[in-house]
Amino acid sequence: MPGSWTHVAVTWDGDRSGGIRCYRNGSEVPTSVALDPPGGFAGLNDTVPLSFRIGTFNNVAGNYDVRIDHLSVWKGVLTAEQINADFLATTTTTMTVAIDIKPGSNPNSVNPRNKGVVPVAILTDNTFDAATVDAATVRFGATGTEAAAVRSSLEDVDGDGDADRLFHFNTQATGIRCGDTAAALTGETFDGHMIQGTDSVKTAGCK
Ligand SMILES: [Ca+2]
Ligand SMILES: [Ca+2]
Ligand SMILES: [Ca+2]
Repeated sequence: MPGSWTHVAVTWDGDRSGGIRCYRNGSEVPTSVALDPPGGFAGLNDTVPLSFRIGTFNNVAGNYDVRIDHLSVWKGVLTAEQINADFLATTTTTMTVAIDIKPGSNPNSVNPRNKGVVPVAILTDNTFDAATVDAATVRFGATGTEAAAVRSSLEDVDGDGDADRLFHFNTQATGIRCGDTAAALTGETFDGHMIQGTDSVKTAGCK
């Protein structure tokens, strides 16, 4: 679909009259759908040699602005189950990002009874820009699924010159309990990649 990543697979068993199968995001679609401009990604050219094209339609180059971030070619015809498994493996890849609970503090003391907020930063580095995180998708807590952010801002929390993403979470919503030694953050980037990070905590006020 326009504007989003699509997992495209085509198999051919050598039979020119009916041996072509097309899959989009792990599900088989008719070859006529794969060729259809609203699908927007692929064309099959049933001439000699048989070829599979991405980013063209009716063999006219440049119809679509297509980016390819991964290409695999197999010797042999994958089954529908194998293609769906590959799609699921591709789309559930999670990036690990660096987070800092209570930036500037170490250890990261959290009082589970506290009625306030706990600050957590996603750090920007050479491979990850924290500004790409969709704040609405971010969760933080004992397992990384608990609290949604009550505030989010871009700040250079570690003073290294790049902008990090600072969130605040209601401590009571994090599910952090006395004795916990780590907490996790999960979320998604605006282009749909899953992210996760963990940092240590030291619970306080637990007597
Ligand atoms: Ca810290
Ligand atoms: Ca940095
Ligand atoms: Ca920074």
